[in-house]
Formats: sequence, structure tokens, C-alpha cells
Amino acid sequence: MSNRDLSSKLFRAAKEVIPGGVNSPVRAFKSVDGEPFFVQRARGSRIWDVDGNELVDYVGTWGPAILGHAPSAVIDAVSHAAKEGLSFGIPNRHEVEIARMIRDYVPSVEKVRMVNSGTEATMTAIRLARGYTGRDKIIKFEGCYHGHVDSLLVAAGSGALTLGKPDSAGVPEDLASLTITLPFNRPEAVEEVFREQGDEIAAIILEPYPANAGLVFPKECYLKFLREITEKYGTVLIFDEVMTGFRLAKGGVQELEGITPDLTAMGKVIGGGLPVGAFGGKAEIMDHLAPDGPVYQAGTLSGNPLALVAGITQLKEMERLDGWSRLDRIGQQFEDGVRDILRELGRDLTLNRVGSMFCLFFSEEEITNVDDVKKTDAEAFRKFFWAALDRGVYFAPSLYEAGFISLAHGEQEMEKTVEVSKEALKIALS
Ligand code: KE4
Repeated sequence: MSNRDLSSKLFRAAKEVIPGGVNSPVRAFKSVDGEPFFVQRARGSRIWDVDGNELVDYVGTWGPAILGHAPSAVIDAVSHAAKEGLSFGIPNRHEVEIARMIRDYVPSVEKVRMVNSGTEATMTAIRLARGYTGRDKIIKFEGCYHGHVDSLLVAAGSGALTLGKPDSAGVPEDLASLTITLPFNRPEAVEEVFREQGDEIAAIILEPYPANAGLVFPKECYLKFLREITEKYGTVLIFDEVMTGFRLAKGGVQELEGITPDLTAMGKVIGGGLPVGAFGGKAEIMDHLAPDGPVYQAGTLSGNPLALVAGITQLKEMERLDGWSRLDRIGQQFEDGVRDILRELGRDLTLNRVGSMFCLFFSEEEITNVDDVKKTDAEAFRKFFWAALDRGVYFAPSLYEAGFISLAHGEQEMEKTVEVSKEALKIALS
């Protein structure tokens, strides 16, 4: 059992002045019935907590740390940019550079607007779709999480699901009633809604590979089906690639699947660890945004020079290091290692992985949507999480979250992960 005395002391102090002691609920470790550790520093694949425990990190600040933590190139670039100014509220050259990079990387993007979080990106994409179509209703899918947007905190995943509150208090019923929530991977459910009210649907928003209720995948042709039915009814198709974008491929899932949405929400990797979100898509739709169009959106820190320089540098490093194909290889090595352990233990647990994102479920069933995830063994997951943490490997503190591998996860990390995971699985499954 690791010593986490100073973390406990800090957590007690935090709870006196911060709701729940955290600035984002999933960090409270409630779903694993424990207290969070407090981080001291992070570098590469490692994090060190305030009690000096060193951990191999598979959360990677929930996705941004694709190169590993605090990559030198990003640190140097941000340090240099800081000397020119921390924030301007005035157009700056970095905004043009990152917009061009995003346009060139992401198939759906002709124009893009930078914001400060994934939530802002999805919130504005929804508003833009409503303003562009003149319609009010939207469709989202159970278990998908799109940030803490009023219209989207309905049957939401991630922290909302973790805390057992997929429908947040404080969202007016009149507003929530405009959000139609459907089961993922069930085309017939979507067809029924469109038959009845297709001309009232402004947008469908989804994570093309949902990763906020574990990690699940669309069934064959499901994304193509959604693309076709939205085209038929003039509904805006929004891919929320805040998590998958710039990670699973340069152009995200829409590149892998060859399905081009009308709008894409982005974030995480393009901020290099600093606060950045973005949404982009067809110029015809994006041009409805202020100042030229009637849909308002704004942000004091949008296009912040330090955040954009961090994102630009991280993307350029991914290019220089041939990062996307290397991540696929490291991810395959991770999967092979885990499957070897499961074979040795004689337990055929379900491991869903794509590229550098993964989720191990304590179930031997196929996991295709959030209802399947809810049936997995939460107690076994909890025991696995703590056993791994006490042995120096930090997996996401919720069975509804995905894991993230970075370019900094090398042979040493893989060996340690296999050794620790074997021990942790024996404890979890005993
Ligand atoms: P942020 O507002 O947290 O930057 O992004 C919201 C968001 C939007 N869309 C997707 C697909 C997302 O995964 C997220 C946020 N992801 C969670 C992790 N599952 C952030 C962690 C947290 O809430 O602390």
C-alpha cells in the first residue's frame, strides 16, 4: 500500500474550499471509493505524487499528453512565446497557423474557430447547427459525453455517468426536452425518430468512437447510416472528436472511417496540455458565426498565444516523430501484453483498443454500448485500479473512462505494466 499521507492532507484542505475538493468531478476517485492523490510533477510517461510515489500514467491528463508529459519542444516553445506576451485579445499569427493545420488535417474542416475547452466546442457546434437549420431538436446517444453543456448533460457519460447522475440537476426540463437521447449502435431507433420528426432535428452529435462509457465502436456501416440519414433530412452531423481527434489519426476517426461530418468538435491534443478547444466544418455553416453571421460566440482567451503555440508544437512533433504510426505500434504491444496475461490467467476479459486508446472491461461479453458497460463487474474494476496504483501504474479512476498511451510509453513502461497488471488482475479476479 503506497503512502499517500500528504495527498490526504491536501485533499482535506481542498474540500474546505473547493466543491468535492476537485475542479473536475472524475478526479475525486468517487467511483473507486477512494481519495485522489495530488500530483507533484509529470514528465514523459511518468507522474510523481506529492508523497514521492512514481507512477506510469495511462490517463495522460485525459488525452492531451500524446507525446508524454512536458515534452521539451513544447516547453521551449511556450517559454519563448511567453516572453512575447501571455494574452492579447488581439488577432495573432498563431491563430492563422493552427487554423490552417487543422483545416489540412481534418477532412470535414474548411473553417475553424478556436475556443478554450471541449465543452465550449460542442456547446457552440450545437448552437451553430440550430442557428444554421432554424431547428431546435438535437439527437445525442446514451453514454456519450460532450462536456458540461446544458443541452448535452442528458444521459451523459464520463464523470456524469461515473457519479450516477447522467442527467444533471439545474438543466431546465424545457431545454432537456429538446434533446432526444437514443441508444448507440441501434439504427432503427434513429430511423423511428426521423420518420416522426426528421424535419425538426437540427443536429445529431456523437463521439464516433464513444470513449466516455468505456471505449466502444460503431457497428459496421453505422456511421455511414448516420451520414446518409442526416443528409436526407438536412440535419447537421457533428462528430465530437475532442478525445479521438489528432490521436487515432491525423484527421481523427473521420479519416479512419472515411465518413465526413458537417461539423467537428476538437480539443485536448491541439492544446498540448494548455486550455484549447476548437470546432470547425463546412464554410457554408461556419460563416453563420459572428461577426459575419447571426450565431454569436466569443471568448476572451480564445486563440491564446501560449495555448496555440503548445498545440502547434505538439502537432509538429507528432509529424516529425511519425507519431501516429508509432502510437499504433505501441498500442498493439500494450494489447498483446494484456492478452498474454489474460490467457495465462484463463480469463477472456473484453479489451477494446484502437490505436493508443483502450478500455479493459471486467466482463467476458462483447461490449457495444453503455448498457453493456453497466453490467460489468465494478467491484473487480475497483480492486484492479487500487492494486495497480499501489504497484506504480495509474489507470483511469472510473470504468467509464478510456486509457491513453503516449509516445513516451516505451519498453520499460510495457514491462512494468504487464508485471503490475498481472498482479492486479489476480487480486481483482480472486
Ligand atoms: P472539456 O470541456 O473537459 O475540455 O471537454 C469536454 C469533452 C467533450 N467531448 C469529449 C468526447 C470528451 O471526452 C470531453 C472531456 N473528456 C473528459 C474525460 N472523459 C474530461 C475529464 C474531466 O471531465 O475531468
